[in-house]
Amino acid sequence: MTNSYELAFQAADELRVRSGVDSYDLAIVLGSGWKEGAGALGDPVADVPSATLRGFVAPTVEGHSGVIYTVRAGGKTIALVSGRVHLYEGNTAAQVAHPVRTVIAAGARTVILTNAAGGLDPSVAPGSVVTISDHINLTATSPLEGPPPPPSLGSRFVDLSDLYSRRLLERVREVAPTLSEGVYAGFRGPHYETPAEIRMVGSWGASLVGMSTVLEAIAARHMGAEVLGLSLVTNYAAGVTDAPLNHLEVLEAGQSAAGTLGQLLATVVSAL
Ligand code: 8IG
Repeated sequence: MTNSYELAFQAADELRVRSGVDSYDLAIVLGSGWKEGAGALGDPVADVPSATLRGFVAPTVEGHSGVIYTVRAGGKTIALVSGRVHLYEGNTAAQVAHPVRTVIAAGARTVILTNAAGGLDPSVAPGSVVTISDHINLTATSPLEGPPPPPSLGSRFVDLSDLYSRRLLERVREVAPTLSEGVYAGFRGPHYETPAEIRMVGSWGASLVGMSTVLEAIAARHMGAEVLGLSLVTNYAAGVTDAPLNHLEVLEAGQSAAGTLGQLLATVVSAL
């Protein structure tokens, strides 16, 4: 089997050929609810179905389709990665990280990871966007497991003390000062948490919970990219309120927030 890094560099070459773009400045991974908003960045100049690129697995989640769009906005050439894949679909950590590795291998030095998340803070209402200041990886795996990276990427033992770039968070704060920051606890899912699990991660400092992002963030940082994380809170985490949790509200919250998310993305992209 080809190792994960070779596979990503091969897929990046295929992406360059199919999109006609030599190098990207920025990549945005679109989580649940963010795709509609991302349309506000402008019309794609290319769209490459990820099924045509080496190493990509097809998404099985409703509301995700596997395409890498190329958009020019804010003076940048942007890869929009639509159709994220998750561990809970039966994928390995390497498969989950492959799209982000591919767009970084295609030049993107900055990566915005977006997601929908449950919120622990009662004062942050569903529909709010929160910037991710740090994460707790509860997936018990890492995209860096397996064969070592090529010498050009250095060690597999990557420092994560500035995983979510303070520099990028500052830039976002300048243009969107009302957004709060939170620590994202990444679970494997696909079940939502129990109230006891939510109390546990709350006592550890988490204010967001989700089933994505953490492995992609690790892989991106390991490749030297600067990472920004944005969560759309779509529900209160278990036990925060009496309301039951369901996947439909996640999709609906994304649709109703689309306008806001689009404006925010456009503002953030211009500021980075
Ligand atoms: I949206 O409450 C969304 N994704 N683990 N818990 C977890 N993931 C989520 C949640 C949630 N809401």
